Amino acid sequence: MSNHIDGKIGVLVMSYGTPENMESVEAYYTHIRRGHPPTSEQLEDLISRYHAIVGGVFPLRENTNRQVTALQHKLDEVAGVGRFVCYQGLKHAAPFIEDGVAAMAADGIKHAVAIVLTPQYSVMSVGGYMKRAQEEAQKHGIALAIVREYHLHPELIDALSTRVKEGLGKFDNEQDTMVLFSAHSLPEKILEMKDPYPEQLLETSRAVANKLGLTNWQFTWQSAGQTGQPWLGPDILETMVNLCKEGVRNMLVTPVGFVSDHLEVLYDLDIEAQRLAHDHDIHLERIRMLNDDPQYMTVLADSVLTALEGLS
Ligand code: FEC
Repeated sequence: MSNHIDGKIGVLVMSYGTPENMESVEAYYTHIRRGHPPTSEQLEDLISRYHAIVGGVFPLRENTNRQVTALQHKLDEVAGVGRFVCYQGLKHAAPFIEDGVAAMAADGIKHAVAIVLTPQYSVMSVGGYMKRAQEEAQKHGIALAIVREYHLHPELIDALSTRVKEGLGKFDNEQDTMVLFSAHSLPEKILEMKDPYPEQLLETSRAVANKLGLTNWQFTWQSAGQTGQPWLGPDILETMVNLCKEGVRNMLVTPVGFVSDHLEVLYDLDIEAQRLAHDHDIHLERIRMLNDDPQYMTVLADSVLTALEGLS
C-alpha cells in the first residue's frame, strides 16, 4: 500500500466553509457570489438564517474541524502514525483550499491526495474544489491524486441505512412513512454538461433503499439558489405539499449529499421544511447527519488509500 512513495503524504480535506463570525458573513457571501457583493436585503436574510439556527454560531466550522481530526486519527490507525498528514482547505472561507496546499508545501510535502466532504461528484461542486487544488498543487510541485466520489462506498450506505432505520423508528407507522432523500440543487444547465451529480445521488438513495427494502421513497432537491436561472427540481417544499395532497402525512428527510450539521440542514430542513410540515399537519423527521461518524471516517480513509495507488 503506497509503499512506492517515500516521506509523508498530505491529505487535503476540503469542505464548503462557513463564516468565522457575523462580521465576516458579507465577505463569505461575496466569495460565494464570485466577487459580487450581495444586496443589503440578501445579506440581512443570510444573517438572520445564521441567527435562527443556533443563535449565531457557525456549526459547520466546528464540525469540519472534528472531521479532519477524526480522519487524521483513522489514517494514523490504518497506515501508522506520521504517514499521512491532513490539511484543511475550504471553498469559501479561511483556511482556503489554496492555504491548505501552501501549508503542505511549507511542510515539504511532495505527494498528496485531495478529498471533499461530500460524496457525489458534480463539475460545479467537487470539480470546482479539485480545479483549485490542482492549480495550487502544480505551483508548488506537489503531485496530487484526487478522490472524485465515494457515493456508493458500502460503509457509507451502511451508515446512512442505520440512520434511516433509526429515523423510521420515530414514526408510529413505518410502512406509511415516505423517505425523502435530498441534496443541494444546482442550476439546470448541469444537465446539458451530462453531469453525473443527479445520477450519483439517485444511486446513493437507491442503494440505501435496497439495503433496507424500502418501497416508499423519493428523491427531491433542496436549498436551490435565487440566481434568476432555473435550478433542478422539484424542491422539497413542493414535494412535501404534493405528497400531502396524496394523503402522505409521515416523511423522513434523508440528506444524502451533505455530511454535516450546517445551515442547509439546520435552517432549510429543520426550520423551513418543519414550518411547512407544521402548517400541513405533516409529521416530518430528519436523519442524524454523519459528522465525524467512525464509519464515515473509514469511507474517507479507504478512498484516500485507493486514490493514492494511482499516484506514481
Ligand atoms: O453552514 C454554512 O455556513 C454553509 C452551508 C452551505 C453548504 C453548502 C453546500 C453546497 N452549496 C452548493 C451549491 C451552491 C450554489 C450556490 C450556493 C449558494 C450558497 C449560499 C449559502 C450557501 N450556499 Fe451552497 N452551501 C451552503 C451555503 N451554493 C449561504 C448563498 C445564498 C443562499 O443561501 O442561497 C449559488 C452561488 C451563486 O450565487 O452563484 C451553486 C452545493 C453544495 C453541496 C456540496 C458541497 O458541500 O460542496 C452543490 C454546506
